[in-house]
This record gives sequence, structure tokens and C-alpha cells, in this order.
Amino acid sequence: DLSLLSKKFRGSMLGVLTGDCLGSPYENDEPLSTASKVILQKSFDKLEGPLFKAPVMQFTDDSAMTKSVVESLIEKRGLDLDDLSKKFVKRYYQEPNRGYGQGIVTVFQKLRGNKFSDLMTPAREQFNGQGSMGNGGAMRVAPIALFCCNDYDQLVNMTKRATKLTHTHKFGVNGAILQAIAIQKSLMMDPKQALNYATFLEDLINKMDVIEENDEEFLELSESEIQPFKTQLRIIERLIEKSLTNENEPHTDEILKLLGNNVTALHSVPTAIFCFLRAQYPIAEINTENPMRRAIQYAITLGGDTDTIASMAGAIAGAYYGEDNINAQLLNHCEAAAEFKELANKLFDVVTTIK
Ligand code: F2R
Ligand code: MG
Ligand code: MG
Repeated sequence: DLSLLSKKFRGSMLGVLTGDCLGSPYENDEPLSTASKVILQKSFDKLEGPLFKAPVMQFTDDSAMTKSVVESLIEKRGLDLDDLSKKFVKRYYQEPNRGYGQGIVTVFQKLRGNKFSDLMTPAREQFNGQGSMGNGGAMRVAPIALFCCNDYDQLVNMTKRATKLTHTHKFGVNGAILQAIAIQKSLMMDPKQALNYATFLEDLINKMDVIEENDEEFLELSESEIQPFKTQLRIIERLIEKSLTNENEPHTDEILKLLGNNVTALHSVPTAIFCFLRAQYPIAEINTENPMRRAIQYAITLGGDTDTIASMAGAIAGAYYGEDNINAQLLNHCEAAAEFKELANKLFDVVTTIK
């Protein structure tokens, strides 16, 4: 159904943007208290209501880098690392105050310094040669997941290559792959059929099992050390199971201790997937019938890297539910919403002509 698929493209791109715009004022906050959750609820309600005047909510690096990815995919009709790295760097120097990660700026400086003659070394040199394990690869991956549509091998390959321009640490790369798989999977599902969280997670677990392959040299390590994303996915399953079957909903402290809410991919991508899946069901202190809004609002209540976790949850939820679940009034309060919608349409056109 091409009409549904195009709605899903717009849903995912606008999910990235709205999660980022709504989440960024709370970045680095503590998990919200009950009083702050009431304020958040009221602010969402006002933004969704008619005739509410407020300054436009600005997007941050999450959407800025996503914009570069989608523009490059559209122009080049595929992944062109030279073009993509130039777009990242140009956009950064045009607007350096979009809240970029502290480390990634060094990559931009080095790429500009070597005049893009060596695209890969600057990222490899990050953090004393360890590479970045930040969530910067994951936060911008949505257009790649949409571009690859139903081609899994292309998705993994493209995500790896695009991520390594800035993030070469295994966690940074595998986190981006996990986020990309979650979006692609959501894109291919029928939102009218109930989503079975256990089946959804089982598939991600099987895929991450292969991606986080056991290495001979790591035999003395435990599974959670060798396959940390797979381990986190199992934890998500237990947390949701507990919240649905047990009268004691897992406390935010427990969720954050197990999943995390910081700028590393390992402690934010699984959290975003958790928010998306948990938000299919009602959540205390979040009053909405809309599961996509619920996912974004819930991500923000967890504190920490709120713009990025809300944006990643929004990207997955938007790919699943499509744009109909995004409130039109709320979109009017987000910077560049019309542009993101147009870019989603153009990407859809490219994908449908290529495939
Ligand atoms: N940078 C932020 N938020 C900070 C506050 C911004 C402030 N509000 C402002 O206006 O300036 N948010 C954005 O950064 C995250 C994405 O970061 P990315 O692109 O992954 O960058 P980077 O620098 O590579 O990694 C981020 C941090 O992670 C830690 N880190 C990464 N790899 C590490 C390693 N191997 N060893 C030790 N630490 C590592 C470092 O602290 C990096 O600075 C998103 O949240 C986006 O919204
Ligand atoms: Mg940001
Ligand atoms: Mg962030």
C-alpha cells in the first residue's frame, strides 16, 4: 500500500523532528518529578490545542544531521560518503550552535582540514583511537532505514558505512544498526494489527545476535559484555512484561539503572525502543490516547538525553503509525516541519522510482 508507506515516511521524519524539538529543552535534566510531569502534560496539551501562540521550538544537531542524510540520499539517489561528509561539515559551520556532541566537532574540523581527502581517519582517531560510542550515528539514521525500505542487508551495510564517518566504536556503530533495524521493521508492519512487543523484540534479538558476533578472543567475557545490545533487548522484554503483568510498574529508577538515558548509543537506543513499545499501553501520569505522543512524552519524562531519546522513539513510532498520529497544531510549533515533510516526500519518490 503505497499511500500508507508514504504516510510512514512522513511519520518517521516528522517523528525525528518533533521528538528533538520537544525533548531538547529538557536535555540533561533529572527524570521528571510528578509536578514536572504535570507541567509537561499541560505544555503538550497547549501545543496540540488550537490558537496557542508560542515561539517556534528549535531543532538541534539530531535533526540537523538527519537533514543532511536525507538531502544527500535524495540528491545522490544513494549513499555517497563524500557528499554526506561535506553536508555534515557545511551545516555544522553554518550553524554551530545546534548542540552538537563535544567530540564530533573535532571530526568536522579534521575533515575540513584535510579537504575531504581522507574521510575515515578523523572518526577513527576519536577518543584516543577508541572511536565514538555516542548516539550520533543512531540519532540520524532514520532516512537510511526509509531508503532501504525492505532490504535488510543493504540497511546494515549502509548504516555501518554512514555511521563510521563519525563513530567507529563498536557500540556507536551497532547502536545505529539497531535503531535502523527498529525503524525498518516498524515501517513494514501494519499499524492496524496489534503489535506484539515480544515478537518484535525477539526478531531484534536474533538480528543483534548475528551482528554482535561472538569473537574467539572474547571467550572469557560474559554475554552481556560481548553482546550488550542483545542483553539490553532482553531487559526491555522483562521490563514491559513486568509492567503489564505485575501490579508494581517498574520504577523509573529501575528502568534507568538497567537501560540508561545518556549520550552513549548503548544507553539510549534500547531506551528509545523501550519507550516506543511501552507506549502502546497507557502510562501513569501521561494523559493521551495517542501512542506516538505517549512514546515521545514518556521518553522526555525519563530525563537525560531527552532530545535524542525522544527523537529516536519518534522515528520508530512514526515509521509504525504514520503521520496521522502527529498532531497538526503541534507540528506548526516545530521549526522546519514543512521542510521535513517535503524531504520525506522526495525521499519516498526516489525510493519508489529506484525499487
Ligand atoms: N551534545 C549534546 N548535548 C550536550 C549539551 C548541548 C548543549 N545543550 C548545547 O547547547 O551545547 N547533544 C548531542 O550530542 C549527542 C550526540 O553526540 P555524538 O554525535 O555521538 O557526539 P560525540 O561527541 O561523538 O559523542 C557524544 C559524547 O559521548 C561521550 N563519548 C563518546 N565516545 C566516547 C568514548 N569512546 N569514550 C568516552 N566518552 C565517549 C563523550 O562525552 C562525547 O562528547 C546527542 O545527545 C545530541 O543531542
Ligand atoms: Mg541534540
Ligand atoms: Mg541529545
